[in-house]
Amino acid sequence: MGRILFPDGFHWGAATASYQIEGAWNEDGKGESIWDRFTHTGGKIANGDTGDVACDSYHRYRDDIALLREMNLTSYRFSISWPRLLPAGRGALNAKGIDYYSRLVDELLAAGIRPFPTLYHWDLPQALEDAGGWPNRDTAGRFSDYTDATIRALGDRVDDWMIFNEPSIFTVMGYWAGIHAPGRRDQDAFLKATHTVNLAHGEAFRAMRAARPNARIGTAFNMSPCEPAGDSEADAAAAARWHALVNVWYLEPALRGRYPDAFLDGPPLDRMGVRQGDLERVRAPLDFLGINLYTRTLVRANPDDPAGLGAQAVGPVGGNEGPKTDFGWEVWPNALYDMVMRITSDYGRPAIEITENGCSCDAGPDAKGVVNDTPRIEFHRGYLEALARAIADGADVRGYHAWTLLDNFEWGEGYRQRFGLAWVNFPDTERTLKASGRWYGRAAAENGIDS
Ligand code: IFM
Repeated sequence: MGRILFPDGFHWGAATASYQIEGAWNEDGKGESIWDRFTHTGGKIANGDTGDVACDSYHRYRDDIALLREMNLTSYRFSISWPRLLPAGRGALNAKGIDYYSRLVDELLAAGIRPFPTLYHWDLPQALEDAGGWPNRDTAGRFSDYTDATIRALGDRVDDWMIFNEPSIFTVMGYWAGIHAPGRRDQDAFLKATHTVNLAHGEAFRAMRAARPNARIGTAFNMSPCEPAGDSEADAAAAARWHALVNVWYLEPALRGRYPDAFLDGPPLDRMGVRQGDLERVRAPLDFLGINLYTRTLVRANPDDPAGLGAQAVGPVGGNEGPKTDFGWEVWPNALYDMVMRITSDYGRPAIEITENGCSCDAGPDAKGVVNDTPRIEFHRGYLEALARAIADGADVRGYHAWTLLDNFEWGEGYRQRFGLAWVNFPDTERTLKASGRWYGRAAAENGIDS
């Protein structure tokens, strides 16, 4: 057994997202989001769950901060709800909405915790979806206006920002697979959405940079190292294309002004609605790259793939060699090492923040009210050990954020997957730190772990 220490100033954090924790879905002037509409439609979410109340963090954010303090954390990644600030997606800021985030930021600063907001974690104002949603390129302008207004309101106290959370997930799941809001199943809508999101990324970056020249601006990308499922050259090429679509479809436009080779016949620029000059507009020279990572992905060639990728991921999520979380995702700590090292070498050693990493584990309170979620402790220990190796091998990693602070609304799964360091008793929303939360708090206090 050895001791692994992290660099001085390393941020130990936890992450959440507005729709997953806030509740108060229609209070104080908040507008309807696509997730309000989707969950209220019925038949979309396990158990018919909704985020109407969720963890009630809109009212209980001080309890959330108390948990962060109890764990000695120095960074809190939360997201800002666009329809809470701009109920119809455009126009003047809703004073009560901005007041909520302003109080949250002030209390975090008073507790010595870095406020680390994401501007879009999937809750598009429904009014903008009614106008075409992300496939409509006008949404890019609306988004950049929203980011501009938000950084002007909070940027005197918030230095570090993320523009998007997991662009490749919300476009695929929302517009192609249809299992997330807004529930569309249309590959062309998906392709157009990806390009609008890239335009929005570039425009938001420039607006934010102009409003606050010293702000540090990144995005939280979902990433997973793509490994060929077999030994063939075809599988290796398929894995490379999958990497291009899943990992860098938003990063390459931002940093290099180009779309990577995800499709057999090249990027379908016409179907995506790419116009002259757009590949300059999508550029966003980010100050740091956020990586959300859970497991690896195995990929095999599929010459009959109607989507034009010539590839498919082989289920289950991850592979079959490692243990499984309660969600069935493979625990594969080396995925974090591989991904961080790949990004470090492909993009010239950028500053990296691990913006999400964690696992679903159903352990609940015992007779004494103690939650012994040992698999989660082992999960974080394994991934942190892999991360420390990447840092030792030259990666510039500034922080690690556990997903997630609280058990919360896990999208299509409702409340049945529990990812929290703290147990939430639904529906009274009482919070209890789990054994993993206490373990993580010690790691944060000591800036290190036992391996
Ligand atoms: O809950 C989600 C989060 O919103 C985005 N990243 C993955 C998490 C677990 O599925």
